[in-house]
Amino acid sequence: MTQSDTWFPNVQNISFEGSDSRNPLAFTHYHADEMVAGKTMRDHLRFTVCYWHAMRGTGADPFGVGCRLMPWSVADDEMQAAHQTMDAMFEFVTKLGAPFWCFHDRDIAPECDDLAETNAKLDEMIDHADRLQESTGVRLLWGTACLFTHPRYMGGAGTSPSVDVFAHAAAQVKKAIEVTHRLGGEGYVFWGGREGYDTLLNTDMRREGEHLARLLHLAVEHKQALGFEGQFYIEPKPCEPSTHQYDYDAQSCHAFLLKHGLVDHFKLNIEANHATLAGHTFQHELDYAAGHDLLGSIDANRGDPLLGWDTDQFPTDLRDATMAMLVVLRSGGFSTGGLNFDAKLRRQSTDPVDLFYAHIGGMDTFARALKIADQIIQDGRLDELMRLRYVSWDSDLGRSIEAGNASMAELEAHAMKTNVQAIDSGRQELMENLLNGYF
Ligand code: XLS
Ligand code: NI
Ligand code: NI
Repeated sequence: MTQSDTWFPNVQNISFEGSDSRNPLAFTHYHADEMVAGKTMRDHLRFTVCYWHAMRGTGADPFGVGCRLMPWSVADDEMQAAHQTMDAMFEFVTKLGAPFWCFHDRDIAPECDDLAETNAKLDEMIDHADRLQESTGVRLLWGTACLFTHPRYMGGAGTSPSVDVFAHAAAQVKKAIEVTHRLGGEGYVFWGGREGYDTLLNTDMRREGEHLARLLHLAVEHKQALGFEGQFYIEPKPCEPSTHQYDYDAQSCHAFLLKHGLVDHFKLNIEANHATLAGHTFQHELDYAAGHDLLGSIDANRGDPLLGWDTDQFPTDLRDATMAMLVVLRSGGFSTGGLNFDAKLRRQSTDPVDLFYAHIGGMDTFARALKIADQIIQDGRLDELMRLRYVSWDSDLGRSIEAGNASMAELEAHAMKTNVQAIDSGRQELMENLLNGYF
């Protein structure tokens, strides 16, 4: 492994110093080689740095232009900036010690008016990424296509009213899957950018759904033709930028995948802030996905409870992260997925070193969460209370209902005999107290 020292010359490799450390550029809990529940922390958590927020974020918001010009963005031409930015990305990820990165096609190379020219520039950057992956050992968690920034996508991509735009989106997805495959990506994400609507006055919702499904079927066919074995994911989000996004939440994505015969080809990439935008908790979305064999990967961030939008903040809420890791551990852990920091610095965090503080905070939070979740499972008191709550279903009657063997007449006979009037306490407060004891 070789390492460059150009873009963050004042930061050395971040190491684990333990919980007594006062060094803000060290891990207090993330100890990559430490074993928890039979695996290293590195293998459990599979931390990933995203290109768009980490390297391309400028702090711009709907009320103001960018206010953070990172040194790697300053160059004479766009391709030079692209090369510098990618060098800075791999230097950052290597110094942080995260095993993975991820990107959109348009994050890493500029877009021109001509698609063939755009693809050639993308290929040049993919060659560069290939060399950097080789020299640093950093791997690709997933790739994706940006089908929402360019004005052509104002009405969606797969759900655009324009067939030309649909074809352009298909071409972009085709290429993005190919380059992801070339870089050995472990997955490919479909976040539905502008796949949704602003008003039903101008929207044929049924037809748009059919078109979106067609695009996904085409992607599955192309994946198979290429021999790409990475996992496809859909990333649910209920709104923003569209008023209503079709991939609303885990449950609506599940219905869509079932209806269109796609369920065997996709898992979900659950994002914390999208869960809360949908009126759910992060844990709810993860639990739904895990319970239906759809839990694939995670975009680890958080919203601000006082703001109603996708603020994409770095995850530092230990309780939230612990509930997430409980679901991940109980479902057997990640295989192709990981914890991707789809999170951006706040507008007033303007120093490149803030990127380190942000990621270190997120990694330490999830490392602690992993240890606490493991303790909760080992200890078993919460699981035991859950088991007791359903214990009547372990009876002969319960088993026969679950197996589909009990008739309405048998249930009636049972009800006549038992005349049930109440059930046992749900013990919520006791369980909340027990949970607090682990923190
Ligand atoms: C936006 C999404 C996006 C996806 C990748 O809200 O989270 O960043 O993760 O296209
Ligand atoms: Ni995301
Ligand atoms: Ni988001």
